[in-house]
Amino acid sequence: MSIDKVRIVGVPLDLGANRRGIDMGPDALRNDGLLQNIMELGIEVEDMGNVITPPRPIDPPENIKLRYYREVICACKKVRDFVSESIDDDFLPLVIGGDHSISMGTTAALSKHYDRIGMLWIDAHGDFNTEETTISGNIHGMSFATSVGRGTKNLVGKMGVKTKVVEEKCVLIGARDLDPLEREELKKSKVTVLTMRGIDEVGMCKVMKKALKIACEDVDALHVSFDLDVMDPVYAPGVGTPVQGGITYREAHLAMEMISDCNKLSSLEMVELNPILDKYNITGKLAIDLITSALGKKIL
Ligand code: 4U7
Ligand code: MN
Ligand code: MN
Ligand code: MN
Repeated sequence: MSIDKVRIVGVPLDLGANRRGIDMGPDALRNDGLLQNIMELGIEVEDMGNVITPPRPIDPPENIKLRYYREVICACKKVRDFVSESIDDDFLPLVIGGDHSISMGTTAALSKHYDRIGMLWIDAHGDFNTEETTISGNIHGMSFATSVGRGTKNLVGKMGVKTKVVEEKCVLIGARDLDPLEREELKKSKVTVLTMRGIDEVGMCKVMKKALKIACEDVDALHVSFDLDVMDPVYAPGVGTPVQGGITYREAHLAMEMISDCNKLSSLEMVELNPILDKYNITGKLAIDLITSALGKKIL
């Protein structure tokens, strides 16, 4: 199944994170030539524009363990609807963020269309906190857990769809910054965690082979959620929460090239670009290169 139609859904949301700037990510990617680069692959591309996100409330968040959850849920419902419409119209949804909480909307839409979803969560962090374990209260640190149905009723089920993301078909790749309780929850879970140490030891090729075997076999859709902070800050300074010791430019490309080769990709998210911190737009340009690799761009 080669990808021939892609629809872009922009989500200028930063209420799930604690830093301003990631709300400008989608437009920065457009300015850096996202559409042209996809078109050059011979893919039909449509841009649905940005979903309308609620303004940042003046009052401090009412629930500090779940900051701005009403607003985040409201934005995610719009993501769900845009993504769902894209799938109905036979387009591969490309969701550009925005903070990582937007995955709750994307995975809800996928769950309306598919029965067994595998997922690659490529991230320096686990995003496996819940309202009970979180230290920060920021919802972008809970979106993986929520997408597999973990957490309190304040988030889980709020998209009105039972998740079809199968926990044992999920792989976290590139992790190097887990909170203590989050770490315990991940260890107890059925998620396969392939940490930076694993990548150092055996290399990205072996890591991706293992990840794709888990997430692509015996599923009817593969969702890839790419948080740009998985990159080493040398290659991607313009992210919400940079963490030292990340993957290189080539490791990230190899991962995307292997994802493309597996012919199972159903949807792609590229999140947490912070244009304010993005010197010379290098992170934005990297994000576009990675997207085109995942969509089938070949060196030869
Ligand atoms: B991102 C954190 F405490 N774990 O929960 C939290 F370190 O989407 C970070 O991966 C979450 O960028 C990072 O706030 C969320 C923190
Ligand atoms: Mn992250
Ligand atoms: Mn993340
Ligand atoms: Mn981040």
